[in-house]
Amino acid sequence: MKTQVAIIGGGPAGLLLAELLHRQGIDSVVLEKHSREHVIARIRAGVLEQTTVDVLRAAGLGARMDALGHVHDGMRIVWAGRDSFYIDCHKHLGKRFMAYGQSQIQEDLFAAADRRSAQVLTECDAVQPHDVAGEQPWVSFRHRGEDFRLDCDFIAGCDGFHGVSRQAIPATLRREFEKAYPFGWLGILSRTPPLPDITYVNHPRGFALGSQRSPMLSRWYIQVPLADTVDDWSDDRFWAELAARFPSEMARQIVTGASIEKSIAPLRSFVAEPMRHGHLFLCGDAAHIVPPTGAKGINLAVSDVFYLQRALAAFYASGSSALIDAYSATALRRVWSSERTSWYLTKLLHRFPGDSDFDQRAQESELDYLKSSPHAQASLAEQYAGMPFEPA
Ligand code: FAS
Ligand code: PHB
Repeated sequence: MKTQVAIIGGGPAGLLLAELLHRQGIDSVVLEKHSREHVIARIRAGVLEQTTVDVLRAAGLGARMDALGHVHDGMRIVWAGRDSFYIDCHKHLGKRFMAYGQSQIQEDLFAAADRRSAQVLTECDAVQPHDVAGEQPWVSFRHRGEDFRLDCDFIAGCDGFHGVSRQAIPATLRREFEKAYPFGWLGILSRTPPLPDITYVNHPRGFALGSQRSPMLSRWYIQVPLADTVDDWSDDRFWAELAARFPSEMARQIVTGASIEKSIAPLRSFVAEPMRHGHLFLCGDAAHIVPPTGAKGINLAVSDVFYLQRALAAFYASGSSALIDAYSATALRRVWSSERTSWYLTKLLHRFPGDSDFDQRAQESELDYLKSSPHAQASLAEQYAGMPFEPA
């Protein structure tokens, strides 16, 4: 087999890259490890930055998002059981957020691929990049019991944190930065109405978050110890703990119901540099992970893909490798901005093991300051809304 760009991974990064490359007349083949159903069923991100919404609309992928998604001017933060303020990104920056689930984005991306009879091979085994720094990169894989070789000009590693692509960059050339957090997020999905605003909670008992997927599908999270498992948390126990962390008048608004999905995700900050080695480019979780406190994960995957498709389009159109050579540094500037914002919000909103009442009061004082200062709120809004894409 031969193509221009071999894409390893059919998550949001891989499928979106294939779509954007196609619109630039560039051929690709996507090699995905799991089945389409498995990829779509994963419950993950739910909040899209303005830049992500703009990229999806420009790629002709915005119709269902605009019909089913929910637009928000910002997010609400509550603490100490009483206070609250709204990070109004629209007031400060003219930007809005879209609440639209990653599962729905995956469905839209697969549908777009089907419409153009794209080469998206699912249930591929033993996918392995080769000669990424040589003159003839290629990818080997097994599909339906047969071994294949895919020759290509470039390889895009869009295979997530546990994929193979990052390892294709020699350890001697790779630098990894990591911060593991001593807690996880227990998340549930329930067919109940969400709160009006996406709401983050700082509480001495721990962090909580109320979000949404549709007017009758809400997404809730609470901070839990890393040792906890889903079996430790019945629905009743979850709803009682969630209500205990929200201010009482908000807790009264929470409509409880059966969980239709329940999972615990550990929190981690991680960045691998560089994001390019020879003909190999890393996009999305293959290169970086953020704690979901800043709702940045999928949005960073989209910004990497936006920069990479722009660089590859310039190369094929004019032979210039300037944007390709700048890809890693350009993508990493936005990655580190989101890493820092996500780390800051995680420190501000969670109760860390070993924190004292002094630490709790200091967090509440910082939240009081954010509430009282329009300058501080504008700064947080600017970081939260996501940095604009850099011009070519
Ligand atoms: P993905 O991991 O989504 O996709 C990688 C794809 O590559 C997968 O389909 C995988 O099957 C495939 N793959 C892996 N190894 C392969 C191989 N060897 N060969 C071929 N294919 C291979 N982000 C938020 O913004 N908000 C959230 O609330 C949020 N919650 C999350 C909850 C969980 C449990 C997890 C794990 C992540 C969450 N994220 C969240 C982050 C998430 O949305 C990612 O940022 C997003 O999926 C990144 O997309 P990709 O880079 O495409 O990686
Ligand atoms: C979600 O809707 O799943 C969500 C919202 C905000 C976050 C993380 C997750 O910070």
